[in-house]
Amino acid sequence: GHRSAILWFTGLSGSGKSTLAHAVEERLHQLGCRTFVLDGDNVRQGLCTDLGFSDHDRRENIRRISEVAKLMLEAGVITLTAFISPFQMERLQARQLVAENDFIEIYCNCELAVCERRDTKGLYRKARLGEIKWFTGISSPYEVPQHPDLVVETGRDSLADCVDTVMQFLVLRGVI
Ligand code: GGZ
Repeated sequence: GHRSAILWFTGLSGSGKSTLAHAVEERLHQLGCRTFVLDGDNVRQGLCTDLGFSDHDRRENIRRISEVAKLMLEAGVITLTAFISPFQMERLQARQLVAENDFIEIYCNCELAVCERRDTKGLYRKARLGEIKWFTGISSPYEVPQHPDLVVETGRDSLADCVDTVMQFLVLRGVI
């Protein structure tokens, strides 16, 4: 059996949050855990389709995701969220919606230069050209977590190593 929990991945665009969340989910499935990944692909096109990337809209995006994650926690699911979630305040509010032990903030640490070099979707280039305004790390802030539960070096370590780091932490915290 397993506890339910919220694994809150935060980091820059291109830092590997969503890739890591899905890879961790796969490992959890192998252990028979019930899981769900919330990310831009399934949230920004539905629940948050009315929101853009102003500070106000990002705060509302994260607020809604926090509430959904709380519901999924109550349903007994290990919920993995993969959003930039750039502001300390909203990450704290997400944590405070649930029991302290049920919320695990995972900082995907990847230098801006590395994210920008990867530029998998060509968004950094557009941001530098001014074609996208308010782009995180370029023209919109990212507040680095001061006290995350776990830091994963997604800019340095392999995906497999990052998955192992998360899995070991889940054992340590008694989730699995
Ligand atoms: C940041 C943006 C922007 C702007 C579009 N700033 O790398 P991606 O493409 O797949 O992930 C980014 C995603 C960020 O959405 P989130 O919901 O995670 O952001 S937040 O938590 O701040 O609400 C990026 C894409 O959307 N994208 N415009 N201006 N990322």
